Amino acid sequence: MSKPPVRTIKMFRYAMFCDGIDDYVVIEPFIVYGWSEITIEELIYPYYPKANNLWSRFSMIGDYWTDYPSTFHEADNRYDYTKLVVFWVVRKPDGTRGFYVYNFYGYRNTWVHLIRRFTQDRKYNVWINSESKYSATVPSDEKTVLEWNPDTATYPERYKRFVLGANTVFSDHMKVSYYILRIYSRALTDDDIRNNYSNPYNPVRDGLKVYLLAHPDYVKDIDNDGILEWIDLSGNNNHGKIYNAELVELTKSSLTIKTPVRVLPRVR
Ligand SMILES: [Ca+2]
Ligand SMILES: [Ca+2]
Repeated sequence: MSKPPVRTIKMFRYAMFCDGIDDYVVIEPFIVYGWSEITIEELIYPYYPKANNLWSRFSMIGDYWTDYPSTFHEADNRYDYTKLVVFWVVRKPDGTRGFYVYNFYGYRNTWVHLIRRFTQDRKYNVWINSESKYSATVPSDEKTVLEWNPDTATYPERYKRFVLGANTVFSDHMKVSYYILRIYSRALTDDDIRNNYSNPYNPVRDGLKVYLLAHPDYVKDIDNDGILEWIDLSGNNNHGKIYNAELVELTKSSLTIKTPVRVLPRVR
């Protein structure tokens, strides 16, 4: 049998590793309320399955449990381990919770470039490795995390932080490595997304609000409070505070990771 075609994702030496037990990184205060658009770009390695918790939720802002508007990734660690889902959660006019979800289970245990994008004409998109995989139009009467005022939220702090490796109440930890996190206050164009994917060190800058890149130069205690910061390269001081997570040097064998061009299993 011939081997499946492969393509090589540009590789890198370091990653911010969250162990799925008690590690996380938090950007706080950080508020997306009032933005008309958003793009959340990540280059991550989700380890899966893991079973320490019933659920893992990570790369999150908002309150999924009480007010609802939020976005995060969720691994369902119960039963048969088939879900690793990008969530965009809204509050419907009748006060119930609504979901826009995409299952990227096929991209567990590999590096994956993941984009959540919401435009001012309310198009929501998920991109994986520079390809659009999911899109939906969110009705204007459904409240998104961009439209939920922290000051009137039930738990304001959940709308004032972005949490890596755990949820916005610092539980449901996920075993995951981060290489890049970038958050923009605008919808990147398709070309912008392709550029950032192909040129990870030369991202488009317009609207860039958070830019974390895993490298020893960018991890230091800049405010002398005894807690390391993951330095924000966007210039907006949206540094991540590092709780237990650690910058790790990737082994030589992982310097080149080959991923099949087609990695998603056929879902029946
Ligand atoms: Ca730990
Ligand atoms: Ca510090």
